Amino acid sequence: SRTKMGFNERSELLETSKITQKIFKLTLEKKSNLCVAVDVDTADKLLDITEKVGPYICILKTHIDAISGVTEATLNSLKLMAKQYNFLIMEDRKMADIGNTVKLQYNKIVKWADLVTVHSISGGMMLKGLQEVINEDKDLLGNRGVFIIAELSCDGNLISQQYIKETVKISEEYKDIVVGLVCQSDDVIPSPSLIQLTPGVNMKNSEDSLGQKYQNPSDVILTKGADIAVVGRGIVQDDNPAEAAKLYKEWLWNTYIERVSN
Ligand code: 5BU
Repeated sequence: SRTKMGFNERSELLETSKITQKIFKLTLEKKSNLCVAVDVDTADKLLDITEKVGPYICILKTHIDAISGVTEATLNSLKLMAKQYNFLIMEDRKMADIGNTVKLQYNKIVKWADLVTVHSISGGMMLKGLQEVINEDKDLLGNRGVFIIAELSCDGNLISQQYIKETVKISEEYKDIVVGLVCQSDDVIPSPSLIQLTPGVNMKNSEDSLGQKYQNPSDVILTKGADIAVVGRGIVQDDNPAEAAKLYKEWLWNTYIERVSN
């Protein structure tokens, strides 16, 4: 099964896309399957936290529209740090509009973010729009990817089993750009060539006051089947974000090693 296979083996599968290979390779190089969600409110904090957690992460996840004072220079600094510390940048934009609109939105994001998230609500044509943007530029081909949201971590969300099934189908139709699915259980992703990204991870809390549900790093990797785990406040709001990132990174990676070695 997917969860028993190592990232190395999965990256070498014929149907694994170039950008997905790049992610697998990066996790193995850094021994990190930690994605940090830098949910802060100013550009200064964004760069400050990124500098601190950069050495420990495979992906940095942003909600750039929630951050004040972000300029071209901010995005350039972010890209420089991504190079320096060897991580990818993912804008968690959760695009959800018709193909044409999504294309317009993605034209801006594609310049600085390696990865982007989308809802599958509008169907396959939205993915086609993204594909067109990527295909327009030779330098982008193989260097940009999409995570599709199949499940949400919060209480009371409206996603049904049927929606999940249809989402998986779409992900298989656009394998050259879809790197994986954002989901909460190990039985959603059918193919080892796709990556399971799972948010809702915290060592200390089991929920927040607005419906977010948390699991600890062991549960999320062993029980829920996450390949890469997303941690936000557990690291960003810690007194020492670098130390917290290191702790999460080690716990998550050791659990992944445990999962694939027995
Ligand atoms: P937290 O502080 O660890 O709760 O942050 C979780 C992050 O993951 C935050 O940026 C959310 O927008 C994101 N997220 C999520 O929490 N749950 C989901 O199902 C999806 C994204 Br999709």
